[in-house]
Amino acid sequence: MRVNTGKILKNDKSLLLAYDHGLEHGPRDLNLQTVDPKFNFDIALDGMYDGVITQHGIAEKYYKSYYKDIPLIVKLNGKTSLPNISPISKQLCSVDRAIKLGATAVGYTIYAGSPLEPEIFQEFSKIVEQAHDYGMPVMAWMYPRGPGISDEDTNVLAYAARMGLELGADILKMKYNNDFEGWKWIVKCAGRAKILISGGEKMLEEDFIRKSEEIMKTGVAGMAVGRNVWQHDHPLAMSKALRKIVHENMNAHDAEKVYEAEIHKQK
Ligand code: FBP
Repeated sequence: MRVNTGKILKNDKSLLLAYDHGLEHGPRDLNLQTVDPKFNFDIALDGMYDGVITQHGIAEKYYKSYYKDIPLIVKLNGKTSLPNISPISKQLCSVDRAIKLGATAVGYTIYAGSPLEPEIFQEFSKIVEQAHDYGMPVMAWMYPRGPGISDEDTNVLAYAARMGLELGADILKMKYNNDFEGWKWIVKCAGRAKILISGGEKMLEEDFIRKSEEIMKTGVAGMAVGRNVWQHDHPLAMSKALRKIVHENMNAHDAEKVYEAEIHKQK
């Protein structure tokens, strides 16, 4: 079965823009500017991202023909942060609907270690089967979560990465726990599944740029960032710096200069 990851991974590297927070976290992550999905699709286009991630509702209303150069990744499951239930995020959109919306790939969150893991695995496996029949890549958010499960533990993260590979995911979206050496092992455990790291909560520009350089040095394939791009005052300058780090192995020092130069140009 040939899965075409080439539109999202360029020379096995990728920088994606994530914008599914309106459902996952609610408007607390958004402001008057970022609440408009168009603002974020424009960043994805002008920032030359390798893909943009949204829920199907946003894709249907905002992924217009002029954005077609940015591959769309439709998140097939989702949940809010409101109910206090066991970690599970059920499928809300089919692979066929994602294709009709123009998706190049589909995404799904797996809560590794959840008491509802069997149900999650079964749902995910059907998605892999359907998407791969179309040659469509599947991206899995491998987030360890559940009673007694730590998403900071390198062994648990390595297990989650391996799970993603075993379950047929092509790309894994994971959170970095700052264990630089440990991540080299996590990358090995993922085998041919490519890992992209989430951005996390917004931090100072220089800190995020430095962290991104460290992340790329672990051997992961790239980053799938949300808040650390679109919550920033200069999202396009940050995008350019990240692109240099991810696609050109630029170091943080030089990437910061790129960031400053971009801001200067915009003035
Ligand atoms: P950020 O880069 O903004 O951290 O986004 C990453 C992400 O995976 C989003 O795609 C998703 O909405 C969110 O984090 C979910 O995180 P959590 O389950 O920890 O609230």
